[in-house]
Amino acid sequence: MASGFERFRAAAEVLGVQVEPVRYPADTRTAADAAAAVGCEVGQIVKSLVFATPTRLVLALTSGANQVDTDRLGELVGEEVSLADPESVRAATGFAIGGTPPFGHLNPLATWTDEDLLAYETVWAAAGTPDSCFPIAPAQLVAASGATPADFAQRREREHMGRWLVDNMPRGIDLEPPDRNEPDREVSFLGGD
Ligand code: 5CA
Repeated sequence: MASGFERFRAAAEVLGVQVEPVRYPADTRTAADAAAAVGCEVGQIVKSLVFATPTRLVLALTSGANQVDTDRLGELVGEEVSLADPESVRAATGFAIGGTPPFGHLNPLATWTDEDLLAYETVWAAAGTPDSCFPIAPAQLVAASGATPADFAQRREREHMGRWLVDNMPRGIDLEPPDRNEPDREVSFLGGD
């Protein structure tokens, strides 16, 4: 059987997407590996992550700088999601984990893409093997994968802001406005006349 590299190239051609995959002497299995091999920011690496719901598999194209917030992704998908097992990924896409490309799969999956990827001029995704990547403009990535751009990344800032609010909420403040019609209470002094 042709290598993942050749199969991805052929699949991209069938889809009419022009790609120029590059093979690297070093591993590009993880986003950090890929960024080091390509010489780009880790955020520019497209992680093609397959998730399983109780009824189907879906794809989340995620910036290498981000982790998926599975609650948020689940809301978008409309079902609970969890990372798919390696056998399911291979069966659905035709590619192994670490080399799974963002499109050109055996069975096209419903796909969402991390909005953070759209901020870059060029992003890099796996080209079918754990030692290859190809560059693509985010708009082309969205078109080729039929992805819906969305915000499903875990946000450190969001977590920090949540913590900050909890830590800094005013406590013990009477939020009821004073009743201005109430006559001033008389102050009496013990022991007075
Ligand atoms: N070639 C790189 C950069 S393009 C790449 O494919 N990165 S990746 O993020 O899309 O693929 C690696 C990811 O596969 C890991 O982030 C992890 O989420 C997932 N993964 C690794 N091992 C397993 C496993 N046993 N089961 C399910 N998912 C796994």
